[in-house]
Amino acid sequence: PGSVVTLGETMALLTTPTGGRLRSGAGVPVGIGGAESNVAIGLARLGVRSTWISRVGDDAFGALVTREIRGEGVHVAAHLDAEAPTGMMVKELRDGRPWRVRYYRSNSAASRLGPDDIDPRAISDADVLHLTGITPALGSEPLRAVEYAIEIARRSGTLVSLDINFRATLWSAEQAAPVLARIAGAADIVFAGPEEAALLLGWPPPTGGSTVEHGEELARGLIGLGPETAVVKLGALGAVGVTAEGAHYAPARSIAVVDAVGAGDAFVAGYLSELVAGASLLDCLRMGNVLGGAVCQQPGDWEGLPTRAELTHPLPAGDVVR
Ligand code: KDG
Repeated sequence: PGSVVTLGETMALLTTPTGGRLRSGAGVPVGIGGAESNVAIGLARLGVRSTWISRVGDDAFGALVTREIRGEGVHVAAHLDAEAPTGMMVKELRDGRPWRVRYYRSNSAASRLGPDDIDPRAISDADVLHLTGITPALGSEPLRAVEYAIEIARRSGTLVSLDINFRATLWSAEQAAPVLARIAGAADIVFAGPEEAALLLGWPPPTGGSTVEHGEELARGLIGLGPETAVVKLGALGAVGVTAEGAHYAPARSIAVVDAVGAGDAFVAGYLSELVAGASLLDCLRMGNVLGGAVCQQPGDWEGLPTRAELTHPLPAGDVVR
């Protein structure tokens, strides 16, 4: 059935409840969030074997993060760091929707993630290695970890998947573009939003929403960097995938968006779940859209990821607000 290994930082995620304000001392539920573990959880819920490699602090948040991810059926390979804390992220809601996200992650345990944290067998045994552009933004050691992981994957015939996930709060566009373009060149599949694709290509950022045609143009541009497949995620419009053989477009179902954070990760989980099952590019895109939509219909970055059983009974579309 295939397996996926991923590596990256997962943080304790504090979400201010609707109506409450953090500055006034509102009580906050503590969950977890991290792009790569979101993908790993999405895959595990669909019955795909997934492994998450990381580093967490030897603290309560580290215990929460590892227990939660393990509890979702993901194999956790996370070293405990006695000298650095688990990172934290605060998500403030307004009217029940995400309004502002703030990181408290500099010098976190996962910012010290390095090649030594990686068991090469975890990568060589997997069908797909999934990476994101967040990890290289965390520091020079995490960047080395990403490069080392790619090297092992290359040697063992493991497919390399990269979601650009540019985070402007972690590094500048000028810093990120050359690094991410280089990693994209070493990957087999690259996922990007229109702005991210434009950033890598040095093209002007899209103004307003991107069209399907523009998405295809951007995906073709990304192919030029080296990957065999490029997927441009178009949100409510769906996604475009391009290979040397041609372009495919899969439209998304209209749904009411409650919380779009994590939709990109869900899309990747859906896509990869079909990829490891040997599905066509179009079917991979379709499943990506299904998962991306499902996660938007529930609050939380990953909580709305469906199981196989839930896939056959999707939530009704609801009142379409987008
Ligand atoms: O893609 C969703 C992520 O943004 C979130 O879960 C946290 O990994 C995260 C990050 O670094 O932004």
